[in-house]
Amino acid sequence: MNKNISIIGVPMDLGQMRRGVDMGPSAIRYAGVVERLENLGYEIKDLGDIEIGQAERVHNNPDTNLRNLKAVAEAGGKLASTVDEVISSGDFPLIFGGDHSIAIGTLAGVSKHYENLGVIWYDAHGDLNTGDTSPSGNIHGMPLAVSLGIGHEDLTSIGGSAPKIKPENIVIIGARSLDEGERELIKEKGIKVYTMHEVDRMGMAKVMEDAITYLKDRTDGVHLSLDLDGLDPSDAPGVGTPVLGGISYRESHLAMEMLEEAKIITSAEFVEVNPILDEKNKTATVAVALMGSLFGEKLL
Ligand code: EXY
Ligand code: MN
Ligand code: MN
Ligand code: MN
Repeated sequence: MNKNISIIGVPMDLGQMRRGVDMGPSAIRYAGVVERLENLGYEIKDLGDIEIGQAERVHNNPDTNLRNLKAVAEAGGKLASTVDEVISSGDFPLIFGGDHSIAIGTLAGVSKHYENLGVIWYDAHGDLNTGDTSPSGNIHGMPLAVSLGIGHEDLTSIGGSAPKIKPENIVIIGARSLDEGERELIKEKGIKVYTMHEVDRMGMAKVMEDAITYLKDRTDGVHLSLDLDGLDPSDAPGVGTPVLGGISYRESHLAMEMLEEAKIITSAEFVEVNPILDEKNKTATVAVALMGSLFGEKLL
């Protein structure tokens, strides 16, 4: 694993309507991420936070069904170039959200450096909606579709017009709340999904073994997009769209430990930490503990 990590905070809450997730980056820093990774021998550069523009916070944009499109797209462009520069400098980009709409910018920046970027989407949701299929108009439910080149042009054109990733290079883990349009897209594109049914039936070790083997053969880098709502709300309560019956804290550590052993992760983001909805910064603390495992912390 690259021993040089550059941290980027993205205090974004415009991809959804719950206040508080813009404080996710501070909560994660407050939970001691820099010391934790320095103790593992990493050199950490904290690049601070991407500036988020003012937004009208409209309740809905009648013609696009995309809330706060302009401000979300602007932030995505800034994040894409910052991530691009981090990778060009030779560092590992570690991004803290903010809601999951930030992944549009992350993937736009990371994908410039890979022919076949793999993506592990660790999430209760598919985030595969468009303005036409979204039940909410919240852009945090759309970033994976956007990165496939599907959705509003102001978003799919961030960091260049071509699709950033390919359907066959995606693995979704933890899904348990998929809208009709997302199910159709998954079937149409043949996207690999381990829902909670597979996690329960196969066990996390087998899911990760299969996912790692699947991605190792076909990608030249793998981005981990970890949405804290992928975990069960009892372990990660501070998220804006909690869904019961999620991945446990220990299963998540196992997943991170197996990714570290496989040495396939080349960039990562941890999103949807909302300290306002949390209990004593528990969810940010969980996120930092999982980063410890992702970067090589051992129990013995
Ligand atoms: N699928 C629902 C929607 O599109 O509104 C809920 C999306 C939640 C998205 C969070 C970030 O994972
Ligand atoms: Mn350095
Ligand atoms: Mn998500
Ligand atoms: Mn989610």
